[in-house]
Amino acid sequence: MTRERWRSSFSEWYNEVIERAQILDVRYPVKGLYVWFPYGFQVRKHVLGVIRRLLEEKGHQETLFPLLIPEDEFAKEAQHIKGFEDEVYWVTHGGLEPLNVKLALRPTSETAIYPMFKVWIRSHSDMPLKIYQVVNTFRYETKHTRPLIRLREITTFKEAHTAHASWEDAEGQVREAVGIYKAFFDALCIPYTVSRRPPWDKFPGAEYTTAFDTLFPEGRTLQIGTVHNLGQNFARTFGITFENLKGEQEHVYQTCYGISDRVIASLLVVHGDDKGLCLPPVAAPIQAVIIPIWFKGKGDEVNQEVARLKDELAGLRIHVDGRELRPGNKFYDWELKGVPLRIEVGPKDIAAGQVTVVRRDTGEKGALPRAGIKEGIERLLDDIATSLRERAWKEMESRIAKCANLDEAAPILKERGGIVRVDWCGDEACGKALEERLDTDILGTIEEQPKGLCAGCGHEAKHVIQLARTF
Ligand code: P5A
Ligand code: ZN
Repeated sequence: MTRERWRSSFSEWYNEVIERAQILDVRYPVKGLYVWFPYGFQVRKHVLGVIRRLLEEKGHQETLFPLLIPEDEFAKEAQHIKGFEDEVYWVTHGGLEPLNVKLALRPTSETAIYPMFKVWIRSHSDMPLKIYQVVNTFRYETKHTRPLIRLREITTFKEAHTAHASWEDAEGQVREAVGIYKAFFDALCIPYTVSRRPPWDKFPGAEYTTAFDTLFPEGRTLQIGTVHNLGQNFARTFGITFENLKGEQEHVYQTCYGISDRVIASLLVVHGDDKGLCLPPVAAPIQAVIIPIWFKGKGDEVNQEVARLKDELAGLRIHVDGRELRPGNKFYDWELKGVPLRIEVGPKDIAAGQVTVVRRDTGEKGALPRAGIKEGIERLLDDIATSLRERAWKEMESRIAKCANLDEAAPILKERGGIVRVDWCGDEACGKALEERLDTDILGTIEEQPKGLCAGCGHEAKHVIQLARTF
């Protein structure tokens, strides 16, 4: 497999592949809004299936809140409104009539959900309360918009919101959420780093923010999920209280965490190559495509065998490509679309009691015995997932560098990008100066002890931070 264009001309590769592989149509006439093709929508459905299962296993219940948020609720939390005010779309009219109270298109749903938490929560026995929804949200992004990566309509916003009776319980929930997202990204074979955002870049209204980032081949990172400990900040603003065990009214402790279409972007980019997509089996609309290889006079025999094979593979997502095209053209199509496994069935395979299999990830061609074929295919799909995961992790880890000082860090970030780790004092002015000098962003601090002095100012270091150019 080659990854030349994938590595060197990311934007070109990305725009071409999402269109040609029929993930998104980018021709919708509003900036930052895109249309899901049916094939892309299937990928989205399988990705959501994974996160839904993980959340529900841990007791989250799915709900649905309105898209519109009245201005007075939206403006209640001072930090929150400050963080979002220049990104909000407003509905000001109903027909020709101006509305008494303007309505915000949710950029996220804290201010839609928490007024309801106030009426739902009465006592400690109402908690933990753990809900989630999958909705579209709107953010008037001013930075360069890009399909799935920086959207003005985020079409796949999975947000979870929880309430607890103590700070410790909320802390436990943050750990659970981080665990859920790790399992989610592992299932999708997407490598990640976890770091705590610097205080000046936390989610507006949060105590602190933990972020997941992945690395793209051209050297920049993408934030693909965040977990926020909200403490009692929103509870105070929205008056969400409960009667604690001592019989007193106390404000609840909250967390929220979210992911978006960016997860799907990562799935496409991290595993792709010059031939197009390479989808991990868990997210692939078609896990294996069967291509009948017709030879003169043997068409019926091949078709019957293909039909039997498809029956035996029931439970897997299988597609038979019976189009009147040359096999080579079909191979090319399914490679572009990222189907993890190709099965070829011709007279020679039938005679030998086997099928021919070709892996999308490595291009490796082999044969599987016809007897016990389902187990054989399942094992191969598992192998593909494992090697995609390992390859992606290796690739990311090979581009994380620990640097002793800025002279070491600067050329790395400039020439090949990736993630650089340095010791840091924790001071805001120093952090911002660091970002400026290296022309990068701080992703956050990681759970590792610093060994030297601050790479920015030379004072005592308190943290190790990660820096990268970001999307
Ligand atoms: C957590 C869920 C929140 O909004 N409220 C509910 C919290 N956090 S966040 O960090 O602001 O957003 C969550 C994740 O959404 C992705 N994201 C985007 N994806 C595509 N286009 C955008 N314009 C966009 N903005 C944010 C990020 O992955 C972020 O981590
Ligand atoms: Zn410093």
